[in-house]
Amino acid sequence: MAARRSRPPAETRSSGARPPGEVVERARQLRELIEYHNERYFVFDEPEVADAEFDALVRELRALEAEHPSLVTSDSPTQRPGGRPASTFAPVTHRLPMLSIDNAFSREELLAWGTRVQRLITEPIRFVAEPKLDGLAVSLTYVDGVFTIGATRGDGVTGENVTENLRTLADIPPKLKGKAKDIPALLEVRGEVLMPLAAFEALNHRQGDAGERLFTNARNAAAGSLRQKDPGITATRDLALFTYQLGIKEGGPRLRTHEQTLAWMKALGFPVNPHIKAFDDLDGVFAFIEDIEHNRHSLGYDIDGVVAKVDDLGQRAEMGFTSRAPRWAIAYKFPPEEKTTILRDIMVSIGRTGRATPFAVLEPVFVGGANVGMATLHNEDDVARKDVRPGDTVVVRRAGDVIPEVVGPVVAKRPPKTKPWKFPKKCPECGQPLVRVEGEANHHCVNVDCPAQRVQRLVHWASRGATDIEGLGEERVRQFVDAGLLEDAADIYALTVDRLVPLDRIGERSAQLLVDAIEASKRQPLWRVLVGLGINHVGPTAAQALARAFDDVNAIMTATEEQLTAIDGVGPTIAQSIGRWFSIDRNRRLLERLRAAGVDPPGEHGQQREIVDASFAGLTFVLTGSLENRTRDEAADEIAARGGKATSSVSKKTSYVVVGESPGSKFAKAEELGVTILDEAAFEALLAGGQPTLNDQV
Ligand code: 5U1
Repeated sequence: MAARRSRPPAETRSSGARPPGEVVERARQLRELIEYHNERYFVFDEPEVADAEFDALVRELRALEAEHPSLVTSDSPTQRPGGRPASTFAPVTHRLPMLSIDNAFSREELLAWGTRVQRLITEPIRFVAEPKLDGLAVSLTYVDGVFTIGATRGDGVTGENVTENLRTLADIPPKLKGKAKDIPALLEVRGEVLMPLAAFEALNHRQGDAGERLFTNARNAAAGSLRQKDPGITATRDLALFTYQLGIKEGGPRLRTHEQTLAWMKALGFPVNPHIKAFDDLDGVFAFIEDIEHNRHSLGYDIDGVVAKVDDLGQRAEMGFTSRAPRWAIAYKFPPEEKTTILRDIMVSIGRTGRATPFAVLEPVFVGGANVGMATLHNEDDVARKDVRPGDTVVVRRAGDVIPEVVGPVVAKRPPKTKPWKFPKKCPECGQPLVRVEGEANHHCVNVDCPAQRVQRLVHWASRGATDIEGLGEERVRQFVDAGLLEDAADIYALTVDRLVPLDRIGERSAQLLVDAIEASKRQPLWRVLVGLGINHVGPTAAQALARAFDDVNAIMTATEEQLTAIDGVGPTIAQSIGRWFSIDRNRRLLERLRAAGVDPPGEHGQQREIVDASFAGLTFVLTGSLENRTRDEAADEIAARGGKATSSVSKKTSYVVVGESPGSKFAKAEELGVTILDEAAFEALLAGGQPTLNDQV
């Protein structure tokens, strides 16, 4: 695991004095690791470490920075709010936060939770236990029984509006079943979207055939499928849903228990997991956990534990919440699965920056719900510490969506005459030296023309977190590089149907789709292009900060380090890295060729509209539903051009809520708070300088 925690020795800790060299170095390493894992998570949708491990890195860096404040730089990941890239989807503020659940990892921890909750209540507690689905939490809002808004959980407070994509799921009722009088005016149902394993395997087959990237597991595939720009693609992905909880409920029958709630949700048309059971004590719950764990691979979808909940809603109300989670529920997490297999070989892969990462080639083994044939070994020290050797029987661990890991060898089964593995001296792809700089953990291939680096740079450019060229995954990139069609990102824009069709496995239609996707990528915003360039330390957060501050790439190139560090979220490390990147001739040439190909997006700074007039100064607008004559973004621009502000949540201070087709819960909120509601015509009258009359209001 790359994320090993090593505190500096006690005698080197100090508060005021300059931090010792090894502390400075550790802080630098931590920042780099955090950036790397952020990128794996946000750009590639393929995390390499579990959330808890990532959090441990951030905590360690925070602790170092607290002890040595001089280590804090404005671009440190600890100085940023959440590090989430701006989404393609509109934000949705959850009226009731979507909380997480506390975890238990053993029977003792489960029983300790039982003791804690029983202390809060005099009557005996009945529990309900249900599989913890390894999917994507969503919130579904129904206004007068009609599905109106579907959102991802996001950070629990704000999610993404993925209504149109969710509408394509057969499991989501567009309209609730039942008599009108029993249907609540407003109902929010929560659950988990997942991809059944059969659908996941079929999807990866199709992805492989089309030369697209494969998804690591069903959860990532579900997340990727739900967050498609084109709902038509989501519709092809066979996503499923189980609902397990209510959020807001205004009207409808009075419910007293969780079991009753689930039965009612089922009657309304929501799918509820069939493996849910009630128990009078936690011994029963634990037997259920063991049973589900034993049978987890025959369910047909991934689960990672069991959630135990207090059944009685009155008791729940008495127990309440901590700041993070309800007291009345606990998630028992299954331990990561481990299996033994044979280590066939240790090989090295080369990333886009030239980083050489050793990985284990394994006799395929079924572990953690997937067939595993490869596992990461991180770096030279990791291999040395574990002392795994080709031919060894090794223990392989796979937890959730994390890349499988080799835990260590079964030394008793080691064949005779094996030798410790040695890091290769030459790049397996280009034959140039692999260099490990003193004090660094990783080896690098120093040849920027290395074909492996070239492929990975191109894959990164086209990836979802960067210019998002649908259809240009790793296999296609390799094929095009091998065919001599691609060397760098600018070459992508010279691909034509005629040049692609002679290649294997590319028909006229798929060539045309790819060329269209390439053309569309020219309209990506500046921040995505900056991410795509792969400048060290410039991930989505820094790229967005830069795009907000500059007119275009050229302005960033000519900016001084001082101008760069003046930007919130850009510190000396990022500024120096940007300076270095632009100082390289080939990078500047690449930019010129990209510009000539039509890839030269303006920054948001450059796009800022002139103020047309100040007629909206001091006014706040909230936009909901789809407008006929403009997108919500365009409407927000029109508001800004008149000195007003478009915000995402309705409060008493909101001046107007502009309502389009299929409005969300903001409509109901505006009514509740008595905020003036405008339809699009009334909004247009206001834009034209008029006053909305009562007749304009809906
Ligand atoms: N099955 C199930 N999964 N799950 C996840 N129930 C459940 N409940 C949750 C979550 C986050 O939250 C409630 C306890 C609030």
